[in-house]
Amino acid sequence: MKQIVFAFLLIFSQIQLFGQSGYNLWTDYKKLDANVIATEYNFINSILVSNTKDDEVLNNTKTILTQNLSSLLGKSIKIEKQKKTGQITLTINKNALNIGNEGFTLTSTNNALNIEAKTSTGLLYGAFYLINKIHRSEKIKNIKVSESPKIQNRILNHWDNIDRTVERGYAGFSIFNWHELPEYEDPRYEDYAMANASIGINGTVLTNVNANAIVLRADYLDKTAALANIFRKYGIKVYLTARFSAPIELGGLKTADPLDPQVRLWWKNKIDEIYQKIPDFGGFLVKANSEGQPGPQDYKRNHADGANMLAEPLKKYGGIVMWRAFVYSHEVNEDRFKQAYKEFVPLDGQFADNVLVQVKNGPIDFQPREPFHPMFGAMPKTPLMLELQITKEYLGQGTHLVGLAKMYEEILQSDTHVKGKGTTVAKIIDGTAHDYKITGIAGVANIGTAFNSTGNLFGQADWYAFGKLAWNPYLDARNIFKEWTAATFPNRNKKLSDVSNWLLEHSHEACVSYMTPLGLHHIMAEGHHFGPGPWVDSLFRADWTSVYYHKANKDSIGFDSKITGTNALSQFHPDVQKLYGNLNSCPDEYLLWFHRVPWTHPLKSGRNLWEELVFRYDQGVTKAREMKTKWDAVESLVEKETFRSVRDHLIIQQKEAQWWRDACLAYFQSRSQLAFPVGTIAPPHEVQYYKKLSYPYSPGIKPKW
Ligand code: BDP
Repeated sequence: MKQIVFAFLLIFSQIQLFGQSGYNLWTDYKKLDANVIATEYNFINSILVSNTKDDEVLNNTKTILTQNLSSLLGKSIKIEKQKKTGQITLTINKNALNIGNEGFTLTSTNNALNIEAKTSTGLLYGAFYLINKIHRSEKIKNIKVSESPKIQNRILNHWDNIDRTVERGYAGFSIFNWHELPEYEDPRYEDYAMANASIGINGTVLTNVNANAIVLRADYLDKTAALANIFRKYGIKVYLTARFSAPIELGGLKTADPLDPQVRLWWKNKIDEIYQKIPDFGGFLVKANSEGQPGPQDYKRNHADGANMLAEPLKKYGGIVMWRAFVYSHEVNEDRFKQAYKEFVPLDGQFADNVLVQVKNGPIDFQPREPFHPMFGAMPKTPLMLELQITKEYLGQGTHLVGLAKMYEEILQSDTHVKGKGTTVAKIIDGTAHDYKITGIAGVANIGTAFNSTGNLFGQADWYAFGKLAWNPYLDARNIFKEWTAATFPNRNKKLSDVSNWLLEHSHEACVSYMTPLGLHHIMAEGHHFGPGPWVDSLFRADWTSVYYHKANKDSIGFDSKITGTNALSQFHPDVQKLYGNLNSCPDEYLLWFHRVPWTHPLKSGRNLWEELVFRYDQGVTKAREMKTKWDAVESLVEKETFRSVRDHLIIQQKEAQWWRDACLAYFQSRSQLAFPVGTIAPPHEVQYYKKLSYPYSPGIKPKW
């Protein structure tokens, strides 16, 4: 008898655990606790669709609502034709006030709930809003919510190649199986679309920015069309990357000069062909004249010439061009920080009105921490999109847990000052600062064939955060973490939730501390970018190396971006220049981005620079250890496999935090020649030892350029 009771208790406790495999991401809409249902959701009996013409999105919305509410509430919720009590009413009202085209209003009483929108896509988002709220066991009675996305184009960028390798992807292969499309439609496509729609993402670029012209070939367009057909009912448009030299490679032309009439005709015909197959095709993302990619400069034309050539034929279909500002080339003899601004800002006003210029968050390249890109605020007549990286190329790749929402928030809240204090990057990209008619944000996806899509479970939180901030760039990272935690560990155990939120909240700062504290940047290993490499020197060109960026010698360390150095600082608004340009006012976080600082210079903490560097690296390692300890304490609350996988990744993270700390400090000490501060521990080996530890390989394949 005792054994039976024990077995029962065991089964019962397992049910209370976080029991999902991770496949369903934050949309694992399983039945809620009976008490929760009884107090808040019992009134829901059916759905009424009032006064509304059916379309693909609406039909899908009905399915999403009935299926998931039935599952969450443990009873059958059907569509009814007659008005009854306990209904969720969906209404399309083209004249609805105070909402945008994709927005919705949700109003409820004690026993009825109404979702109103201008379009079926608005209803889709309203439906997900409701389902997600219920899934997180939040209050839905007597509420009134009005929501519209603040950014129009909320787009994932897949750096996926058609052979299914993923550039800088650490979660397996590409989920898009080009070989089997269009005939075989993997059910995962639909699951992917649903996850995206549930957080408001409305576009996806299917292919790598280092583009292959083949995706524009007729048979590949059929494959893209098959995906578009699946994604459409989730309000998601597909986009492709356009290889600038496609007219030569596919069309057999002698040139890809954007002003050549034959080239223009080739693109026009290609675009017509695309829209015949995919009437709502979103448009192109283009990487041109960067890292060996072809582009208009090959023909002495500029970026606007290239972008406008594509924009013109796209326009009549409502398509857009997202032209990347990540221009980085060894042929151009310009400091890398300054290159994009110099090439693009003079072209302000010359781009067609369906072109957006897509700018990475910082001036170098997705470093653990960068100041905002000086182009934000500098192109009032050209809509600028923000490009964030969700995949963790420079942040420990698939192994480290780093809650990126904190980093995204920091960037979005950075003050460009261009229209006075408070002109944040968020205000630039949502169009309010310069009245952009078209707005966008892109996130480089971290999604692959891994069972849970992101490999490291907590990578799901970064995808989630991107979607939420794309919808509303003013959200607080902490609230996003809380939402994700509640949706991912729906047993609502306080201890587990606190740990999950703590990990997400503190991990970015920890990672910056053990990798690149005090504004150090670009000190990673060469090529695959995994692990430390502050010693990397003299490759093709100085500014591809670590040594160029930190310039550590016996006296000082750091990069002088002031007038006495590269003068990159001059690209910012004068108020920002004042803040960053003064050694005393420059926040410690960005110090070595802008200043060369003597090792003995005293900092705000009372420690000198060398002592502070050691302190920060140590702090990073301590935090990484604390992360593991915190997670260990929730073992009994998490399903075994999930627990183990997160724990093992934290073990790697802790080990690698130590590796970063020891390798960087051994190296910097070999420059400064200063003794380790009392109470700190010198790395156990000479720098030569750490040099040899460099990884020969990392999973996110190296680009071919
Ligand atoms: C860098 C990556 C490289 C990408 C490039 C880009 O190392 O693989 O192709 O950015 O954004 O971060 O185009």
